Amino acid sequence: MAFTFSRGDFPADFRFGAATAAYQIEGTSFGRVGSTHWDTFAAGPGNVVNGEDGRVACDHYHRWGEDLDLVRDGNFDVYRFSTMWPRVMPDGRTVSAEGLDFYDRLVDGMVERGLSPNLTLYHWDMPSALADLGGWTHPDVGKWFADYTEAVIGRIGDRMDAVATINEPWCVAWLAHFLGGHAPGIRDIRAAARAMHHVLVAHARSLEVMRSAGQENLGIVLNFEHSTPASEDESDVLAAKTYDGIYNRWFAGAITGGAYPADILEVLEPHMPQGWQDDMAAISAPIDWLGINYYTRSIHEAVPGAVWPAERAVPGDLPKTAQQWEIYPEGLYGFLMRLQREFTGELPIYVTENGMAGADPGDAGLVDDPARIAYFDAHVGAVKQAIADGAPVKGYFAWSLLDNYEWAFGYDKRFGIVHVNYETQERTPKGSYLAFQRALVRD
Ligand code: PNW
Repeated sequence: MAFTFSRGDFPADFRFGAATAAYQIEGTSFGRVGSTHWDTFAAGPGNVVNGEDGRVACDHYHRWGEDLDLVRDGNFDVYRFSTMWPRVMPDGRTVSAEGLDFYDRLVDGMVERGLSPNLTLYHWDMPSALADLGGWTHPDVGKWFADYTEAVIGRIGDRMDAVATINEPWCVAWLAHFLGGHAPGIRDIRAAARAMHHVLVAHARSLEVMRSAGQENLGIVLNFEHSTPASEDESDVLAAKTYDGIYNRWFAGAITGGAYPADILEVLEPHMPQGWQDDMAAISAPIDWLGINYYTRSIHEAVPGAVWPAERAVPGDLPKTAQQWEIYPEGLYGFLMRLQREFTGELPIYVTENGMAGADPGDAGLVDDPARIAYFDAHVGAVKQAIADGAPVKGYFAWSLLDNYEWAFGYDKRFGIVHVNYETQERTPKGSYLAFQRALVRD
């Protein structure tokens, strides 16, 4: 099966990439790595499918050469990766030469293969030493993250094509501190409100460090989810709007306009750290590009009498991925147009993640993934349409290069365009990988 698009349908400078994240692929038992809050969270009962963690993952720590070959041979231009905080700083503060050496080799490997390195500094692997002090709720987290930024950029910044500070602040703050679904698994409005602000303060401090070091092409990666009301009922419309506010408008508004949305701020303000207003100028300091991760839409209804936000998601009737996420490419088109209109104007946008968990039942037939090919085809089509309609989209990166540790879903849900056999660590390109390889051939 082939894609209906090819490289030639896009502007000459448009770039295709494949993406991963350190904790999901490297294996924390290889090399010297401090504990992360994900190790702790995964060990807690009921947090992660089968209690699985990232100790072995895809053993990318030893197999990175082969993995970079796959990115190059798939005809991708960009490799989006992240550095692991507790590999760089096992105790959260002291730099490990061994950790930086690993990333130095890895980046040289990208350059040797002609790949453009797109670095994400934080993809969720908070060192336990810092998490134990309060992590994202601690007022000093911005300073900790700035020190970590300095260490990483000082070593590999010279070869980066682009750098993002933080991956998906909504997951870092709300999912992890209000919904309890990701590490550290807190369910508390006060912790959540603090994390919602501190994660952006950390972005700001990191950006400052990189600007003063002369680092170029800096951004942040936000996730967006299209939210639809369950009915035309006023209360359901409000439920969907509130969800959109927490998930989408909070971060986009702060980064691009220096202001939080009034409807959400009204509720979170009493729980926010004192003097938060003073941080807004730094939080909205200009960035050079915005990364957006898009997967799905969700449908929301009001839950009368429940605590704020008093809403819940209800199942919709669109085709779904193995994770029960509805497939809704129109949402990606919608966000690309809406961002430009409401938030980002002509700021370059990269789709830094998009992809699907397959319904892969076991090891047999895994590499045949027509549903994933159709998913990518529809979403890349949405990007193409948005560009035709004037949206400044400059790139599209597939999530993910490899089947990997899918957080609360453990190894059960497979997002890879390359299959990983977790017994042998053998990599096998899936149909979707071969479809990219053909569509992205350069003439
Ligand atoms: C993103 N949600 O995670 C991450 O950036 C990736 O590391 C991850 O593998 C990928 O998407 C697929 O899940 C998300 O609950 C996890 O809304 C959860 C949610 C959204 C994004």
